[in-house]
Amino acid sequence: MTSKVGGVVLAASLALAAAPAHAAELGHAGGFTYVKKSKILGDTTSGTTSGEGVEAKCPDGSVPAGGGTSVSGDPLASYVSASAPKQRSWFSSGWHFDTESGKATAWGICTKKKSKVRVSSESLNIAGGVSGSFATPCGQDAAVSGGVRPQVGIEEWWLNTSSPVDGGADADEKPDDSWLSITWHRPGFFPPQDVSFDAVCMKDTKVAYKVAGIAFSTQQINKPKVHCPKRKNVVGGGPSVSGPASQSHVAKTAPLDDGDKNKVPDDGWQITVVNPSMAEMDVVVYAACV
Ligand SMILES: [Ca+2]
Ligand SMILES: [Ca+2]
Repeated sequence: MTSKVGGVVLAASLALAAAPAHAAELGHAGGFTYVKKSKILGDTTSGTTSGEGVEAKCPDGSVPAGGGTSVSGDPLASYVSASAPKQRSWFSSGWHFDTESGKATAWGICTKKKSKVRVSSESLNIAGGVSGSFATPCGQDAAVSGGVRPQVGIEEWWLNTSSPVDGGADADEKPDDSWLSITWHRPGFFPPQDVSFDAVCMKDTKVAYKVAGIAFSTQQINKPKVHCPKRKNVVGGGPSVSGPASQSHVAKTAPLDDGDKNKVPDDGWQITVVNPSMAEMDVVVYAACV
């Protein structure tokens, strides 16, 4: 649906109320089923904005272990605002402005081993013009995925960081302890709103974390990607970006199909991070692989 800015709250609540159908299956790898689902974002060349929530629902008997979100079209005008687990789906939202019609896509990475995964959540109340940041802990389990899900509004928000971090009581330096998400609540949307900061935690599993990126980037559009080790499959990933959350936004954080014969996005993670001011910043992409 296309709406002027004043219609944002209504548009968001309608999108959230829609019951999800099953997502399209992209294929299986390493015990995971990769799915995706897209929704059309309207033509906004007349100066409007258009945002949608979309859920990639896992096949019967499975739950999301990870997932991602992308918005098609010019990254400078495309924003990811939610990317997080929601019951049996991966929930995504995205919006764009002053651009031709495009789509918002939710990617889900589903497992039948329901007892291996759990979602850890914390809710923060975030006013307009303020960023929200929280590292949701996984305790003894490994943080393999996560993100944010604002309770209200699609076009009020953009995602800045969604990545695994080290920093628990463990002695290692693996980023397996928490999932850090940072979101920006745009000024002009004053009332504080609740945002769920989620981590997907995996039990008794050896996770390989891979990282790649661009240090001191002054590019407007940054598209780093990272590959999983051979014979491992990606279960989660996302961007870690330096600097204020108001300064840069994410247009894509999604699993990657690259370098093998199947068509399944099981090989790594890719991001698109936009830095309109071209201020110097580090743009890093993580992948969690099992
Ligand atoms: Ca650690
Ligand atoms: Ca592949």
